[in-house]
Amino acid sequence: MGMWGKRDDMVVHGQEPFNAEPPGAVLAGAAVTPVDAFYSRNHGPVPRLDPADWRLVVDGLVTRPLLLSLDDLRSRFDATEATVTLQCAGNRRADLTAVRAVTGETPWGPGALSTARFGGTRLADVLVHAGVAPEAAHIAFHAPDVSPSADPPQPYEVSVPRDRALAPDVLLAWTMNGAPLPTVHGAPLRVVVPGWIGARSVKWLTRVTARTTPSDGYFQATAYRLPPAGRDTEGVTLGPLPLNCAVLTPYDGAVLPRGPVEVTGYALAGEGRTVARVEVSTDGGRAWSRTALDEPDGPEAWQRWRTTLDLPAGDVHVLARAWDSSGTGMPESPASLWNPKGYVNNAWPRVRLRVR
Ligand SMILES: Nc1nc2c(c(=O)[nH]1)N[C@H]1C(S)=C(S)[C@@H](COP(=O)(O)O)O[C@H]1N2
Ligand SMILES: [Mo]
Repeated sequence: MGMWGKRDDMVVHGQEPFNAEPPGAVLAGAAVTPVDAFYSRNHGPVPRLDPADWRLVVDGLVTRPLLLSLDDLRSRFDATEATVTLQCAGNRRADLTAVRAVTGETPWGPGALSTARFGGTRLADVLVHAGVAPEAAHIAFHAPDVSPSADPPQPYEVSVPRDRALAPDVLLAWTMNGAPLPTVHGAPLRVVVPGWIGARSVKWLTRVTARTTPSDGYFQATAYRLPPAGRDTEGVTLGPLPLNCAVLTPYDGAVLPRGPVEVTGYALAGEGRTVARVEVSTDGGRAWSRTALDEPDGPEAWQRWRTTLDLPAGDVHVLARAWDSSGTGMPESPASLWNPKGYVNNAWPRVRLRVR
């Protein structure tokens, strides 16, 4: 077993902070990702919080500030569970770094995304119980892990707009795939914000604060913004994720025998939308054929797809693209999406195969 209970064959991008993604074939292997294969993204050392003296503070613009133990959360609020796919804003960055260097950011392949059954309670129930004031336009999530990569180094804190925080799909989770949340995934309690960049799903949650403005912490105010070229601190605050898809098997660069090849991958729609279809092309995007798409396990989960291609000998590039329920497709080239931090790449994935 590897670090933090992960499989030995994880692609480890860094040990401290620990950043790792599952190999494509492993991710493709199950609709709900086993915990030992679930990607992990950290900005600092993983903190070990003792669940016995851990408390959640709910404060700021609320009429009734709360101090809750895990038992309080379990006993006073309704339990709920959902299958949710988490996706890092840096997922598929490697395709952008192939266009032009992205400095200081992890070159994630298509595995900075995984799916789990998260169990806990609704954040909305806790916020309503605390009495969020009408002027509280943002809800901040605070954790104790200190990131040396932040400027200046500081604990992890981000926020989401009030409406997102009060939606019934946002969870305070203490279980993952039916077992207690593992340390590296945020034990004892994490936020799960489905359909938004993984950065908003704060692990090791210790404080929820209702405020008039977004968090002014580094990870809200500076990082996770899509800057105009050459600028670091201005730009779009990333939140909802766009439609995306990837090829998981065969691997980019694989050498294969002639004949039928099963090609598999995943697709995930943005908030409030569903994946309508996924197509593949082997002639550079002139002709496309439709793939077989799995049913999603709920509105917040990915869908796996598969197709069998009869590949001729030679160098073959397999391209994939998805369409969503609004009729929107994906952009063709990573070059058209390149940005200095390499965020939210959803260009057509491409795997280069050698068939002989
Ligand atoms: N406290 C804390 N929460 C965090 C992070 C972190 O570094 N510290 N990383 C975020 C990012 S960028 C992502 S993509 C997800 C990754 O969650 P995972 O490690 O459970 O896969 O956690 C988010 N929550
Ligand atoms: Mo992330």
